[in-house]
Amino acid sequence: MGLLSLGTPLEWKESRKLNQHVRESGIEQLKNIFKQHGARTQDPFLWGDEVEYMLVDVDSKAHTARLAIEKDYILEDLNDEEKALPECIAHNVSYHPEYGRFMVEATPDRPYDGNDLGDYIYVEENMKVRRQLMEKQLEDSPSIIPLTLTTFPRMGCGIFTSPPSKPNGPASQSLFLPDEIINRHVRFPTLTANIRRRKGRKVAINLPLYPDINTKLIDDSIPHRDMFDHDKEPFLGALLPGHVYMDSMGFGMGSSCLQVTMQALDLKQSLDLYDAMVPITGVLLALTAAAPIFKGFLVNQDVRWNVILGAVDDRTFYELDKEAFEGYDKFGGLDIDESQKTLGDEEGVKSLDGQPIRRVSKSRYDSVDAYLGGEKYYNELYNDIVSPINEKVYNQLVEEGLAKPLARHFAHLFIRDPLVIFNERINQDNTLENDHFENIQSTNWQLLRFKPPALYPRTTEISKTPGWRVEFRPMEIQITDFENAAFSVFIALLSGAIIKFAPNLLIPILKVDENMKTAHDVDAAISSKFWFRSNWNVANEDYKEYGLSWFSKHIGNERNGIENGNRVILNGNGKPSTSNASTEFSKFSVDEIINGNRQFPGLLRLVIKYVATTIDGPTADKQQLSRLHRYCQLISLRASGDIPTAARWLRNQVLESPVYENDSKVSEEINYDLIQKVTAITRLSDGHILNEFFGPELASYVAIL
Ligand code: GSH
Repeated sequence: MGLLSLGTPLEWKESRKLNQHVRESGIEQLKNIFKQHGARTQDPFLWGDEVEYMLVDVDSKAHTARLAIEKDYILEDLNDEEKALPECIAHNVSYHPEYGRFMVEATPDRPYDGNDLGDYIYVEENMKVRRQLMEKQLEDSPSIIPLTLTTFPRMGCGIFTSPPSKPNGPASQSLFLPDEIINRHVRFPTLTANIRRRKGRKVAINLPLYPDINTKLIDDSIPHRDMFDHDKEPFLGALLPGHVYMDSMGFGMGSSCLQVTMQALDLKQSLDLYDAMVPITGVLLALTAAAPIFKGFLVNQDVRWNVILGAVDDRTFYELDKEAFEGYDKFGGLDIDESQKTLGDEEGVKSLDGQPIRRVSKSRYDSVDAYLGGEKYYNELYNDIVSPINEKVYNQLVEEGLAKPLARHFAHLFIRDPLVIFNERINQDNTLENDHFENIQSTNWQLLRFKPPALYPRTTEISKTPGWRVEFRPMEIQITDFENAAFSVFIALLSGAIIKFAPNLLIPILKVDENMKTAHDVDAAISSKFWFRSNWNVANEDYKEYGLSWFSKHIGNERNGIENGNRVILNGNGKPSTSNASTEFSKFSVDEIINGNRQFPGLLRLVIKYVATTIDGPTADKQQLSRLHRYCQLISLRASGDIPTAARWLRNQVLESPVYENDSKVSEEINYDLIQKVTAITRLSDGHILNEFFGPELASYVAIL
């Protein structure tokens, strides 16, 4: 989350009149971006990570753990020049607002150098300092701990905030979440309310309950309330039987993730990188799975993705091609003349500003709709899903000289309405500002975000400003800095490796979408199979020596016990493939995709070869290599199932709790114990729990870091 505009946000009925103005100006701004930056090249390989934290208030007397919603002033202090900002800058860290009032996002202040091994190793230190500086701001409230949990287990369940608050806020109208959990900045309650107003009803998210022996397959937490217009919706069809029902943006955007952004050499390279990263998104979501509990229930899935997808889904009944609830308008809050409402699909329903209203297959937060058409791997047959585009935008961009797949990408983003327009920012200089473009761009939350540079005044030295970037967004946040550093470093190195070795990883988008569904499965990382390319167009032979054992050779005297007994190393490249070698795409386990099989080397070997041949390699500092080795080991062991994903570990804590009643419910007591254990893992303070979480070898390594 970047800078926030200040000003007066418009309520939906006012803002919708400006939708077309924002889109038209946004496209002018985008065209100017291409004019200003289209030809820039030789940008350095820089990258950065974003970590989202939750502030949790742990009361060891009352045995409760709740989300702290009145400590958000620390964010202001951390950005205040008179207060903590100079120290933050000195430590190269930067703090940003996120959707939840209990959330803080932190990033490095300046990006890392992707060609410097030292910078990869420094990431974890930087992440540690981020926690420390936050904790320093919270010195007066020692019960409050910044944790990196993907979801707060009891969010939306009775009293779950500190101080207590009740769900009766007008912005979300949620039956479960108070508006006090929403960031105070007006953008966020306005986003929440405008999604509801556009949709014409509240969002509805239904997750399958985890079926245990005493589980009543019914969400019994839904109150019969009569306060707001939308209170009856669960009983009108919004609630699915056998599911946990959630009705507000906060259930999704109150989740935390780990994002990594890479800067490419130039526009051309950024398109190749984007395309090549698309197929690995589902695999990395499964591998980082960390969300088995929602609204106090164990659910029958492991990740947050479809929850956020539903939580910001502003599509109307019509756009979703669904029957409207009784008494509801299928066009929701769209600005449509009454006479249009009776038109059939063929006749083309239009809003007052001429925008066609149609079926829209994906939410604003969803997978990607298409490849961008990079030169190296693109094949138009892989863009095999029908996704609507804004024709006018498409034609304008093609006329401007953009290649068709790229024009199509932006034209798809521009089917969306802007959700928050600030009164003071309606008229912009389209040659100098890009807020209208960013308004549409930043409320299209896809698996990857293709990030063009910003517009700058002519006097700016363009080469020093951020260039063409790709943001990798699927990963769930991990509990420790060690894991978050490992996954961030892995993605950045993998990007470097992909650019250098050019493996062909592309699969059709339909299969990418199927992988995203699969990634939700319980234990998908070890039990499910993912579509992947059978032939990566690289010779296995060339990667043979770059298994984990490459590190042992170059680290020298470090103890390598784990590798001797590690089946990944023994089998690795030689492992028979589980798929039929003759087909272009097949389904593989995460283990194969990461650790390799006889058909392809696995993503880890690409990374290790990249380190060995590009960044310092064998001459690198042994301690640094040793740390990198452990990052790779963590990823390898998670993929092979030798150690649990965060989701599996969290699920087990509930299932094995002495007070769990086999009813899928996560009581306040279970939640408290869980948060205590998560805190112990975060602080690397309990050897027994660390053993369980990381396995003995990695546990002893991380504990002495
Ligand atoms: N926490 C989210 C996740 O788990 O995937 C990702 C963060 C996110 O998308 N945040 C929203 C946003 O608009 C906040 S409403 N961020 C700004 C941006 O993505 O540019």
